[in-house]
Amino acid sequence: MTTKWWKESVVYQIYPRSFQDSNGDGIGDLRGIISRLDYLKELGVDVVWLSPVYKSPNDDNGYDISDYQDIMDEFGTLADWEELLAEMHARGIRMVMDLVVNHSSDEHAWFVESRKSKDNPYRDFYIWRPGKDGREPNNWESFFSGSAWQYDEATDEYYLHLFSRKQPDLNWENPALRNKIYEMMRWWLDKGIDGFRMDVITMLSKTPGLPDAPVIGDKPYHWGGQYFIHGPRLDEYLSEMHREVLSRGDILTVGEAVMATTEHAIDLTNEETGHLNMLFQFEHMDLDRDPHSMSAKWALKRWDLLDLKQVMTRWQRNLEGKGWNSLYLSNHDQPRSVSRFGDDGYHRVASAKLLGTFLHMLQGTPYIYQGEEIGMTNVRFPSIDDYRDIETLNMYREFVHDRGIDPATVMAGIHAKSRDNARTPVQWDDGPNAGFTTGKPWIGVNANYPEINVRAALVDPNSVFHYYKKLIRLRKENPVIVHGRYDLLLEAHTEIYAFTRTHGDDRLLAILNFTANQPVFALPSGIAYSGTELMISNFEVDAAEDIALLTLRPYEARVYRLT
Ligand code: TEU
Ligand code: CA
Repeated sequence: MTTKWWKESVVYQIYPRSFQDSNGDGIGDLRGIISRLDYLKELGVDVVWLSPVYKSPNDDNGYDISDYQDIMDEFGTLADWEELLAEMHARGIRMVMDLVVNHSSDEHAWFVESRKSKDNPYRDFYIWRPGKDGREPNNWESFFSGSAWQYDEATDEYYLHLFSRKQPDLNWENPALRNKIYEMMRWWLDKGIDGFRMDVITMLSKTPGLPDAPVIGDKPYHWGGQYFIHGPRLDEYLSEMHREVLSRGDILTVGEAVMATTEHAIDLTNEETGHLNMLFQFEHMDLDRDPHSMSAKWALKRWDLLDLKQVMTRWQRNLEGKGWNSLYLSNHDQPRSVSRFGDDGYHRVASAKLLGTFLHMLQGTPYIYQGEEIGMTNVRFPSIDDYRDIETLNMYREFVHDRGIDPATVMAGIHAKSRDNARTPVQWDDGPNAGFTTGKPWIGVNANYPEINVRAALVDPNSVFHYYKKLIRLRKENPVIVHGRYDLLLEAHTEIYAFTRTHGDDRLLAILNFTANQPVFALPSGIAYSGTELMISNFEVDAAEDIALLTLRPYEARVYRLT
C-alpha cells in the first residue's frame, strides 16, 4: 500500500450555514469560517471538507445548486472564497469541496432551458418521461417523501428527482452534460482545491427503462434503490471522470455511497483500477434503521454492539491492502454521535471520548463533523415549526397529515434521527446565541450551549476538545495507527469492543467499553507481550496496571502499545 497524504490526514467537515456568522444575518458564512481557522489549526486537523457553498435557493441547504461556479449570496463572494482557500493553505490546511452532480437546482440555467420545450438543446441534460396510465412514469419514492417524479405542465412530461422536486436529476447518459461537469471540476481544481467529496455519486447511473420498484405494503411509492444505485454505467462514468479530471492532481476524493458493500468499495477505491480514494459507506449508519426502506429510518430501533463489531470488522478486514476506509460517526445528515452511540446525559464527556478513540484507532481516514470535537448533542425542539430540514418537514407532513400517525410518535423519531440534530449552530461560547451570530439564527441554538461550548472546552484540560487534539496528534506520531493491520478481540463480548493494530513489530491494543456498565476486560490468552505503554485513556489510569484483567468504568477507553 502506498503512503498518500490523504491516508495520514484527519478531515474536519464544515456545514457553513451553521458554523459561524460574520455579518449578523443569522446565517453562517465564509468570512465566519476565516475567523475560526486558528481554532481548527489548534485542533490539528489537516483537511476541511466544505459542504456546498455554491449559488443555491437553499431548498436543501446548498445541495440544490443553481450555479456551480459562483458562491451563494448568503455565504459571501468568490473573493471571500479565494481568501478562505489562501488562509487555509497558509495554515497547512487543505480544502475539499462538495461535488453535487447527481442533480442540480431547478433554478439552474440548464433546467430553466430544459423545461422550455422537448426539443430544447438542454432537454436531455435532465431525465424527462411521459406519464404512464395517467400517473408518474414509475412508482419510485423520493428520499424526501412522495413520488420521485414531478409533472411539468409546459411540456406535459415528468422529470425525475430522487430528492426534492427542486433537485432534478441530471442525465449522465448525455455526454454533453458529463463534459460540462468535468469542465466545472477542472475549473475548481485550477483554483487550487485539494479534492472533492462526491454527493450520492453512486446514483449517477440509472437502470435503462427505469422499471417500477417492487410494491411493499400499501404506500403509493416505493424504494427503487436497486434501479439507481451502482447502476450499469457507473464504473464507465467514474472511469471517464478519473481520466478527464481526477487523474490530474494529487487530490483527495471520497464518494458518498449509500448501500455500498465492501465489494463495491474495493472496485471503486483499489489503487490499481479504482477511480476514487475512499467511500462513505452507510452500513454502520443503518444499524438502527431498516436499510431497505427510506421511511423506516425514523423507526426507533436500538443498535447492537455485536452488529457494530461485525460491520466495522468486515470493512477493516475486506479493504485491508485493497482499498481505504473513511471513518465517521457524524455528519450533516446524521444525528449527533454522542446521542446516538454514546450517552448525551451523565456520561456525555466520557462517551464522546470513547467514540473518538474508537474512530481514530481504526484503519482509515477519520472525519470529524463540526461540534463533534466538543461533544455537541442532539436537540429536542418542542415543535415541528422549529425544524428546517426539508427531509424532516416532508416526512412530518407525510406521516402525520397523509398517514395519520400520532404527532408525538413522529416527533420522537425526529428527535432521534432528524438531520437538524447536526445543523444547530456550533456552540462557540456561553454568550447570546452561543457566539454563533449577533442576529437571529436561521435555526435554534441547542439550549445546552452554556455548558457545551468551545470557549469552555479550550480552558478545560479534560475536555473532549483536548482529547480529540491528542488523538489527532497520536495519528501523526504513530504509523501503526495509519497502517496497522486490524484484528478483532472478544468478538462475542456484548459490552467491550477490543482490537489490535499491528505494523511490523509495533502493536497497539484498544479496549473500549461501549456501555454505562463496568464489565471486566480479560486479555485473550493468544496476545503475548512483555510490557505495555499507555498511549491514551479517557480516565485517570495507573499506567503500570496489569492489563490481563481490568474492571472498566462506564464508557472507559484505553489504548496501549504492547511491547
Ligand atoms: O445525502 C444522500 C442521502 O442519501 C441522504 O438522503 C442521507 O442518506 C439521508 O438524508 C440520511 O438521513 C446527500 C447529502 O449528504 C444530503 O445532505 C443531501 O440532502 C442529499 O445528498 C441530496 O443532495
Ligand atoms: Ca452571515
